[in-house]
Amino acid sequence: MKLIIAVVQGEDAQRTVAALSDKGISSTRVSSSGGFLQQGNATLLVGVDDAQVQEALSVIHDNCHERSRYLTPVPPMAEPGEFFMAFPVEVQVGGATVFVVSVDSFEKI
Ligand code: 2BA
Repeated sequence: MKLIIAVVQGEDAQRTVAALSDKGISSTRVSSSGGFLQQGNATLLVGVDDAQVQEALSVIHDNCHERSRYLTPVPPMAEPGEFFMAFPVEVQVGGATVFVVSVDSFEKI
């Protein structure tokens, strides 16, 4: 068995969870936020048999899309009389950041 940990954008999470469910694949959505942008995203925990890993990854691939986000740099400490204009920086995010890890044991108690 494998645990798929997929960090996805909030906009894609609902559709991805529904598409996994349509294939009979259970998942858990956890609210999270990225360390770089400090913006909200979603982390999906998906436990699957080894034979279903590719199917689950295909669903994630098909439902998670790349988007542009904008990061506005924090202005440095300005000296009196200095002027700092903060321009947003464009960052490409997604589709999804996916980890597949082996599960030692799985129980429902
Ligand atoms: P964030 O950490 O908010 O990163 C958002 C996007 O900013 C990243 O998109 C990447 O394009 C860019 N970025 C991240 N760190 C950067 C840096 N040090 N310098 C320049 N640009 C940087 P993605 O790579 O698609 O990542 C989307 C989200 O997936 C991340 O949000 C984070 O929540 C998660 N993630 C990505 N790589 C990860 C990793 N190795 N471990 C754990 N989570 C990860």
